[in-house]
Amino acid sequence: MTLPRRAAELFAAEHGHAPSAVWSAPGRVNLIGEHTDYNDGFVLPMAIPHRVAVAVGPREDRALVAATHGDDGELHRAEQVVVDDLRPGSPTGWSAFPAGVAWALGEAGHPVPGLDLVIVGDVPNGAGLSSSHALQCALALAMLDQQGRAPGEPGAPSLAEIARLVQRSENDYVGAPTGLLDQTASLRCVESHVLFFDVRSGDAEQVPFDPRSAGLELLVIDTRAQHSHSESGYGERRKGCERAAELLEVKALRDISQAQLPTALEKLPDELGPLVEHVVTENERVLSTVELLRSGDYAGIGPLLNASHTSLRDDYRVSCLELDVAVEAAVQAGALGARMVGGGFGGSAIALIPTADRERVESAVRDAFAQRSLTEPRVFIAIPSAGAGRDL
Ligand code: GAF
Repeated sequence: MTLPRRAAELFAAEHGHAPSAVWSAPGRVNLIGEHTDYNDGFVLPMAIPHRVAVAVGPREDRALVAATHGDDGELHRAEQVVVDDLRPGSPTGWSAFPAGVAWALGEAGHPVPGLDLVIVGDVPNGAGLSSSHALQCALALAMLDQQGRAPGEPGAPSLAEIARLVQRSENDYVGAPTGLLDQTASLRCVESHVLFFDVRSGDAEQVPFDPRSAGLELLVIDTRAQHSHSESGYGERRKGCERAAELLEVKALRDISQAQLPTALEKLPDELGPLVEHVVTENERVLSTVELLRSGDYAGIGPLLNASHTSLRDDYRVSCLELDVAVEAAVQAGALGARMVGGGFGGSAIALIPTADRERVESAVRDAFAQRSLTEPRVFIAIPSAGAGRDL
């Protein structure tokens, strides 16, 4: 059964009537452009087939009653909240997601009524594939739907505005200082394309992405590692970038070009230089990747993926043993390029591989993990899939 159908059936079982709508939103992988989004830079994500579906229906009272279908087959109910009483900081845990999205919508002039929400998803949690943003984007769309303000309806916010609202929920309610990459990917990606997104200007271009036409595939390796310092590490990197921009007297690191890099590095303390070097070179790598994709040169992006990983590992220092093992094993077994994706400190890596080498690369990665007694990774092919939308 499809996810939206399952969400609708669980909703009916829980509430005794059918939902009025089901919306879903996908997870993502970012082809390249990591830790550039909060520096006003460039990113190049695609949506993956894994999604979160939210069945929604109105309530008579002002409560937000959310439940999610867990891996154990049970429905887990969120802490019940009243939409008029939402304040950042409470509730915590996963209950903060529906509460935070409703709060951010209210703050932006889209007050959410009392709602029943039933959530079903298959984006692996904690895998760096943006399951929490898929959830929040699907929630935002379901909640707007109940106000008659779904995308395309009069008075509805644009997808770009919804992405900012979801970012506000995440930053100010849930308390994670993330950028705009994941929400934008989940809401604005389309099938068979990567999204070339300029965070500063908001410009977005759908760039065709069909590695199969070149006999290639994009493999996702979920290392299943999640290190405890991931949140603090992310926040520290972000603060470091902001401090460097201040010292360089620019609005954001986006304003430093590759040509200005040597002079910029001379002005910075040792601990900030490598962060700036990563962001400046990563932005360049996104632009080069887009050029190669426009000319259909898929194999040409392999070295850029490798350079991105090296930069994230050695300069930005957000990789970890599991990600490095995955990348190294994939490249040694024939991948044209590989790199970690997302915030880092665990999660997933991607590898661009010849279709014919898929089995060899997959077993090389599994063997490398087994040799080091690491948990067996989960591996799948990333098919550039549709962004968020209404299913039922
Ligand atoms: C996480 C964040 F949520 C994104 O905003 C982005 O910064 C990414 O890490 C790194 O590119 O996914």
